[in-house]
Amino acid sequence: MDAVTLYHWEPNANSGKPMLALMEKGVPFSSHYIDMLQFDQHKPEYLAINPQGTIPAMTHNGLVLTESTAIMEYVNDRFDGPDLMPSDARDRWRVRWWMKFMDQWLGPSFSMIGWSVFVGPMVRQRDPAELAAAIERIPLPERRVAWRKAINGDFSESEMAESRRRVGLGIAKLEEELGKRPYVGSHEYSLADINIFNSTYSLPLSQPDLAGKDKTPNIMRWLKRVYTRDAVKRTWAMGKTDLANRYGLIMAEIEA
Ligand SMILES: N[C@@H](CCC(=O)N[C@@H](CS)C(=O)NCC(=O)O)C(=O)O
Repeated sequence: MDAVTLYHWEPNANSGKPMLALMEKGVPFSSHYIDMLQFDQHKPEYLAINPQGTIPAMTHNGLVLTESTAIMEYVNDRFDGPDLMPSDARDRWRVRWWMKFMDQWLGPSFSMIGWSVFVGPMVRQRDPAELAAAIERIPLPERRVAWRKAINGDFSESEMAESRRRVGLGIAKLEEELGKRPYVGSHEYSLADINIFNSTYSLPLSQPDLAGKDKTPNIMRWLKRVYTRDAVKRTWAMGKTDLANRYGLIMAEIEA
């Protein structure tokens, strides 16, 4: 009997990737919600699973897996259910191209903007001594820097400008790509859609100047296609914060 446990936060960015892959494949799993805003990911119980103190992580029959995109590939290869990688070599290349583009180049910029407008404001009113102690417990130095900047509102103007530039370019590129086929990597829904959707599902609300029904009709049609999948609805219902609660607002915007 397979035992799968997923340690995740909201269906958003990295956590949402294995959540959606497991749901699409129909793999039963124990969900272990890590409240990122309460720094659960740096507590000893979780560090025993993933010493880097980042989410998501998955265990499967004793094997510990980290890195959200690599976990999705494992889930797709290891379990029955619909294949989430296309069979054509060129399509597989395109799926992997887009996942690399998001994970390495575009995703960190979405993340910086999200941390400056959402994560920072959510935690910065807490007791400064408590926050300083929480930051001291973060194992990865680069995550310590990101938390400090988010809490103090210290992302520099030049790094924010670079993130905005990348987001603008990334949205334009995605709009162009989705003009060629119904899904990002091929004519079928794939891991590329799961990957990209987790960072772009709220674009009409978070980037109204860059995305919406007039500016990016291809992205809007794709968002609707993805949002109405059963696995997406069930995954988004697992969210506990306003991030996931925006489902209704976004659908209203897409259908308007
Ligand atoms: N490359 C890793 C990145 C994991 C990561 O940094 N996750 C973020 C959440 S999206 C995190 O754990 N942040 C918590 C923290 O920095 O304390 C992956 O794709 O799994």
